[in-house]
Amino acid sequence: MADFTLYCMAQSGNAYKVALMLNSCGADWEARWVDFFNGETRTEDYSRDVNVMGEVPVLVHGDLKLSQSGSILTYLAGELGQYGPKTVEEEREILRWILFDNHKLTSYTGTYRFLRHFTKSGDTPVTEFLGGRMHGALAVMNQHMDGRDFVAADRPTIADISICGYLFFDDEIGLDWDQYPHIHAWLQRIKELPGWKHPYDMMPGHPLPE
Ligand SMILES: N[C@@H](CCC(=O)N[C@@H](CS)C(=O)NCC(=O)O)C(=O)O
Repeated sequence: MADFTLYCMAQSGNAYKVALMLNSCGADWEARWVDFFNGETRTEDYSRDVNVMGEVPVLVHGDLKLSQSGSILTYLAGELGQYGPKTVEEEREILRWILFDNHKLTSYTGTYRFLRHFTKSGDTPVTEFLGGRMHGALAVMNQHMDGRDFVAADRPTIADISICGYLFFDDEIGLDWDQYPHIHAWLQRIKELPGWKHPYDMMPGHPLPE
């Protein structure tokens, strides 16, 4: 049995954040595929035995069962000694960007992609709202990355790993990187991290059955 077990599926950008961290740190981990598209996260068993929040990712490490990607990344940075803060100022800056990601970027981007790409909703007032919020957050990120190599320090940290979670699904989201050149350049740097793979090559469950 591996040191870490990650409840995940290939389509999850939130699970990807944890998978990328584990892979990039060279951790001994295995995936436990979650049948998200058939409702596994909404079952009584899942909420009782895995995560009361009914979400992926969940990381099992020994007796610990952790959820919320930001909390898991913080835990892993401490455990694995990589991608964490070196000072209290960096710690605050990393937390600031992880909170921004969870609230303003990933939440809207993930839901926008889910509706348009997976449920084939087409353009609706809901997707228009979500897309507007997503583009607002991307504009903030693009401005922040102008003149910087990484998000929260002079090196990659868990803030970068969190924020990039959905951005390698750019084709499914319909992103045009000409609009966000500084994000695009930063993503090329993320791709150079050790152990980087696209989410579909990192976790099980892709492609979905027809
Ligand atoms: N803030 C959470 C978000 C997790 C999340 O939304 N996960 C999705 C999959 S990407 C999920 O399991 N959703 C189940 C649901 O909302 O019913 C995190 O960062 O871990």
